[in-house]
Amino acid sequence: MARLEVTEIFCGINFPGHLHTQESLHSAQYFGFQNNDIVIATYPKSGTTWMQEILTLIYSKGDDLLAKTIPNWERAPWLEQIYLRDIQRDGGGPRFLTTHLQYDILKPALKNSQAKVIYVTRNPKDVAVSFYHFHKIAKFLPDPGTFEEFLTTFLEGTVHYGSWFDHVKGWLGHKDELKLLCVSYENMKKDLRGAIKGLCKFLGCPMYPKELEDIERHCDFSTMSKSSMANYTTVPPEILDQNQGKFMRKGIVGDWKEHFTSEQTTRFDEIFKKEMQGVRHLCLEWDQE
Ligand code: PPS
Repeated sequence: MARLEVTEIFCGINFPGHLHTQESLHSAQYFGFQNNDIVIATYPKSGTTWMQEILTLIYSKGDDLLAKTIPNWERAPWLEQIYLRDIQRDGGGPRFLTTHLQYDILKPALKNSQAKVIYVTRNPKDVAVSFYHFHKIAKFLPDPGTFEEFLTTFLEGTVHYGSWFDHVKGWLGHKDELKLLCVSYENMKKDLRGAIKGLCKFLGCPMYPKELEDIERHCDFSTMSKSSMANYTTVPPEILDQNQGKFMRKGIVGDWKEHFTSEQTTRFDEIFKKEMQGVRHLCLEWDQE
C-alpha cells in the first residue's frame, strides 16, 4: 500500500495516507485500551523512537535481544496506523503503543482507562528543524520547500500531524485526568540514567544498577543510530530516502541555532509566548539546556 501522495484529513488535521486511512484513524479514536497498556504520546520528532527503545529495554531488564531483532514499530506500534492490527503484541507483559494523535482525538478511548501515558516533549525549535529534515527524506510527506516555508506552516499548525502548540497543550493540559508522566528530550540528554529511573518508578519496574547501566548504554544515540531495528534503514528508499539524510540525524539539543535566523527566532518566540500563555509551567524544560 503505497499511497505516497495521499493525505487523510481527520478532525481537521492532515495525516500521511501512506500510513493512515480514515478507518485506521477512526479505530484509534475508539481503541479498546487495557488497564496495563503503556502509551507513548508524542508530537513527531520529539524522541518517540528513543522512548520506544527505552521502554523495550526497561521491560527486558536491559537485555537487548528484542531491541536487536524486532523493529521499533512492531515493539510499540502506532495506534492510528494501518499496520496496527497486524502487529498487536500477544504474550504476558503490557502492550506498548505509540501515538502522534492529539489528546482530543484519543479522549473517548482513554478517558475511562487506567493505561499509563508517557508524554515526551522537546524544544519546538529543535522539533521544527528535525521535522524539516525528515520531510526531505520521507516520500510520504509533502515537499517542505525552504526552511522558511516549512517554519511558516509549522507555526501556523498546518503541517502534517497538526499544531505543536495544540498537541502539547492538549496532552499536558489534561495530565491530571490521566496516569501521565512527562519526560523531556532535553532531560534525557542531560541525565539519561535519571530519566530511566523516573520511568521505572512510574511504571513500577524496580531495576538493578547493572540493568540501568545496560539500558543507558544501549539507548545512547551512537548505539541506537547503528541499530537497523531503530534507525529505519530497513524501509526502502522509495519511502524513506536515507541517501538524502538520516532518520537518526544528529540527536542533539539546540541544533535550531544552526538553522534559525534572528528574525525567525523573534517570530517564533512571539508566537510561542502568545500560544503558551499561562501554560509555560507544563514540563517544558529546554531553558535549562
Ligand atoms: S518520529 O518520526 O516522530 O518517530 O521521530 P522521533 O523518534 O520522535 O524523533 C527523531 C529525533 O530523535 C532523535 N533520536 C535521538 N536523540 C538522542 N538520543 C537517541 N538515542 C535518539 N534516538 C533518536 C533523532 O536523531 C531525531 O532527531 P534529530 O534532531 O533529527 O537528530
